[in-house]
Amino acid sequence: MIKTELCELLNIEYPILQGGMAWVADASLASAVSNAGGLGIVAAMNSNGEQLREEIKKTKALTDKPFGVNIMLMSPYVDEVARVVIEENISVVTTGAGNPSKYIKNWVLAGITVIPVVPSVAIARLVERSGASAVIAEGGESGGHIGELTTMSLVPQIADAVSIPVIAAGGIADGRGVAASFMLGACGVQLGTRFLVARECTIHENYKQKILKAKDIDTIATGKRLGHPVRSLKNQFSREFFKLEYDSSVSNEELEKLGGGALRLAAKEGDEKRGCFMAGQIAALVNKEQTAKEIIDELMSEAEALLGGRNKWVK
Ligand code: TUI
Repeated sequence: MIKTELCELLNIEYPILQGGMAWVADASLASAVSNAGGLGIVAAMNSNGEQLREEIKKTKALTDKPFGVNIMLMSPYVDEVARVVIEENISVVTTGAGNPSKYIKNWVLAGITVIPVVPSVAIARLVERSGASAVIAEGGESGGHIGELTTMSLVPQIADAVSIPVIAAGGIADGRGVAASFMLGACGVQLGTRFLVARECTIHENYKQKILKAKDIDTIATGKRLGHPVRSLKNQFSREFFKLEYDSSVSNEELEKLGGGALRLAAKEGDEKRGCFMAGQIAALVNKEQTAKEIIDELMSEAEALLGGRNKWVK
């Protein structure tokens, strides 16, 4: 059995977190992951305070297990949702797409375990000093908003730099990724893309089919010019965006406008042309729809078999 300090910190059975994916990570998915022994996470994304409160209430009705809320720091409602997690007694908050330092003190005072996603050693050190309980070291193999470094480079460097637990994310789809993450110094993992095809994931069927059919080279990172690169599946939207990004006659404002709403179109409408289907580089490893419990059980049994087979390499 794999038990790490993360299981104790978060009061969960398996050291597996589900990414707080915008337009994806709702009460249905988060409660299923928590009920299966991992940590389900509800995405606050661009919701306002009352919309988030509603989703939290739904999640509480579906699980008695701990779950988290992800706060996307580029949201216009970030101050509101930062208060709602305190009012709703949320036990774990993860953050993404920015520096959460100014919120950490109040969350910690409210008894919240704060786990920021960090793309570099400097930000990992900064959030540790500000009171974070753990960090998620997310490599650029992930879907959505990404940093520069790969998981293979980032995780051991952050593990050396901080003394709080490190969770690996980006490029992890199966037990091999879980086992490798532990070897790199992590004591837990966060997966996004694999959970997109969970039965309890409520995204449009077209999105699931695109993940199930994806090949290794089917993702692309766009938006570098805007300072917030995003990895998604190649389609009309992402190819067009990529082209316009290198066209100096197109302003940043025009580019931002083009991107707005595209993720909702993918997740809710399944719009194959105009949608932004965020996905990690391991989408090609995701080949079957399963329940969240089946996914977690499979990840853990594969990882256990690998980690238990040390003498395959050491004679
Ligand atoms: O946040 C994510 N992934 C996301 S957020 C998102 S919504 C969005 N949509 C369109 C454009 C931009 C965002 C979709 N996917 N992952 C966690 C993550 N956080 N990755 C990278 C970071 C990050 C980057 C910079 C964390 C901190 C950071 O700090 C830099 C600074 O100084 O602000």
